[in-house]
Amino acid sequence: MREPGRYPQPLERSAAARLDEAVGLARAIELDVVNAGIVPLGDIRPATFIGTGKVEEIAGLVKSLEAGIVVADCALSPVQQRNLEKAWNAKVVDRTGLILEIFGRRARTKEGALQVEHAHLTYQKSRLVRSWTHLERQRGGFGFLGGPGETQIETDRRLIEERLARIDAELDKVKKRRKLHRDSRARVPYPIAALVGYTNAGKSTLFNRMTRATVLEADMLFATLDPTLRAVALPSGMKIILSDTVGFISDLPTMLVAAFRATLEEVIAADVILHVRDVSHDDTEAQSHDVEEVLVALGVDPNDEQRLVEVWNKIDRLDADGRARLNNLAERKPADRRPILVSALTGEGVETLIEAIEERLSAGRVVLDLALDPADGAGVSWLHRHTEVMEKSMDEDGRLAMTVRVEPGKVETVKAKFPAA
Ligand SMILES: Nc1nc2c(ncn2[C@@H]2O[C@H](COP(=O)(O)OP(=O)(O)OP(=O)(O)O)[C@@H](O)[C@H]2O)c(=O)[nH]1
Ligand SMILES: [Mg+2]
Repeated sequence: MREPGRYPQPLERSAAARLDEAVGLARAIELDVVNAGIVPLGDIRPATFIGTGKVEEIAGLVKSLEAGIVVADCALSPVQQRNLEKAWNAKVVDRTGLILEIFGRRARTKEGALQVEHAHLTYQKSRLVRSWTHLERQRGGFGFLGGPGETQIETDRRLIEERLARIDAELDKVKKRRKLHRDSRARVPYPIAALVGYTNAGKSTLFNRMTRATVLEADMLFATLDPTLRAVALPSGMKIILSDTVGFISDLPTMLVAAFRATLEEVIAADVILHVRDVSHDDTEAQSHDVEEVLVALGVDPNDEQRLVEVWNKIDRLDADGRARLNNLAERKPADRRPILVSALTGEGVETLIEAIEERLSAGRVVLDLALDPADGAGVSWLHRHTEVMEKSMDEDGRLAMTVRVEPGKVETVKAKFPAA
């Protein structure tokens, strides 16, 4: 079920697709889903969100199926959640609660875990504020509420704030350490290509296909949380760092996007961003829109064709007509924003994708032919650290000829340090 108008969405999804996704989310934390259904919404009831008849009907279901948890794919107020828990005698989780739970389980690094806890507490705090104003309003009206309730909430808030401050301090430390790592990596002159996309789009499968590395990949939403990085050599010899990232999802609570901003720094800093889309999915357009919104929230312009490449994945699942239609669509786009059709599963199109990445990355890079004294070991090693060495050979004059490729910003430094061949 879904509160209409709560999340502005230009591309509406079908209720059935929403339900599928919610079931997938519940399965992602190993819940055994015994029943799933769509509840048509009339007016939102402040006390229970859905109408009394539905509340009773679900109470019967919960009892007969002996369900312990009811997941509501909407945003419930704390009061609604409490009332429904009482009516159903089961734990009630809303969409944000469920996503936070998934993120909590998937966090594999200390930083990831801290960020999730931070988001969770911020979520709780916002709900305390809300129920507090709610109480105040009631007290103003009737004068019989308040007192102990308010004190309890104040205490809860203080405890949450203290814990948040400790997490902030710890996150700061972790971040400083990571910055050191990144600075040492920044000295490796490899460009970064980051995979982003809706959850389950096939990012990790594609990442594996491209790196032959093994990262957790499974038919499970949010199988990847912390970014995974691999250095790979492209066929031309160009080395890049490929980064797999957490999947995005619609209605991703804004506080979660903020919490993962640090983790997603790889994306923000990437030279090329591969937006992986499951084009076999009915909601592919809506999903793509959600991903673009998150990118904007991260400060990445989704229309920057210099950096963004759309990867249309899972084409193996389309029939001949579907493929022809997509091929047509792709070909009608201007060359610099033409999507690449692939199947991460079969490997089809992956070579073309790699070529496209290579092309993007070498555009703007400058090739220099240099001549060094063969005894200049320090010079050679400097070039290996700061440039991409394409060729090295001895020329007829007994000098060491090196062909290197550098970013435009480094051309002058290299030219000043080494004579041209
Ligand atoms: N048929 C088909 N299935 C694919 C393809 N690529 C990925 N899949 C399947 O889609 C499911 C999700 O793939 P993942 O690679 O885990 O997706 P992801 O984007 O990394 O998902 P999260 O990390 O959860 O955000 C898995 O069952 C994959 O086997 C493809 O090209 N074709
Ligand atoms: Mg993944």
